[in-house]
Amino acid sequence: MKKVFFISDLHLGARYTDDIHQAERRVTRWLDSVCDEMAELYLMGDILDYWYEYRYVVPRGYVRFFGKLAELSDKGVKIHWFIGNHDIWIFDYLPHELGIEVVDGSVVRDIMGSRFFLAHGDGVGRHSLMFRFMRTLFRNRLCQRLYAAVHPRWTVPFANGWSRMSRLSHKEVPSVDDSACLATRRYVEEYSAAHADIGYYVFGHFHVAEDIAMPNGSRMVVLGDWIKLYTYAVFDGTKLELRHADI
Ligand SMILES: [Mn+2]
Repeated sequence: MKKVFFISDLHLGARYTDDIHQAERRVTRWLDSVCDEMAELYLMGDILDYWYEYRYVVPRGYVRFFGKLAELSDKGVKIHWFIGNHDIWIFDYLPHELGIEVVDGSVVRDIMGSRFFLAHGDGVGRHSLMFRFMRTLFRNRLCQRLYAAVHPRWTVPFANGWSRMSRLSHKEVPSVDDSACLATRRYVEEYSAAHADIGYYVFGHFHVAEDIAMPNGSRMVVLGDWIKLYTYAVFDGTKLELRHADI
């Protein structure tokens, strides 16, 4: 029986990674090791540390990773890519080249007979005005056009610098008790009380790997990351398991 895999926060290409090719190879090795049992792959956001598709050109890098996704896709694996807060600007190039579905926001979906609530995790629950403003700004077509009109020699270093700063400003060891993750847990507790049909809530974003039981019996799985944790989740139709990739 084939399985469905979930992975998030690879942050490929991040300038704070010691060796970006080694990080990329680790992911492709893992994909090789599980591809025979893979029916579907859910990439739950922040897969690339920064990505902006222009109409006629795309950023350099990620060759091995994209090649592997194309290979999987050609073999019939269904690939779903939820955009995170780093890889927001996927337009039509990656879906077209890799045959993937791109998802923005949260969705409820039936997977192998069970109902899942899926989201990257940054937009779930209540948020500050500033956060909502930025989120709207990043998705605004006019703002995207203006941004795209600036030469990448300026925008790429700016974006990489921003990402690096935001990483450095985070705590050394993220925890499920950090305020953002805690707020999402509270949200899921409330939501699940009113939606008994949903068995699983899957998120990335928080850089912690955790399988949390909700009071109504459903489970909230936070996928971890591939910066320090190297974790993923796999669903076989009966149980969702959080695992460590020994690779
Ligand atoms: Mn994120």
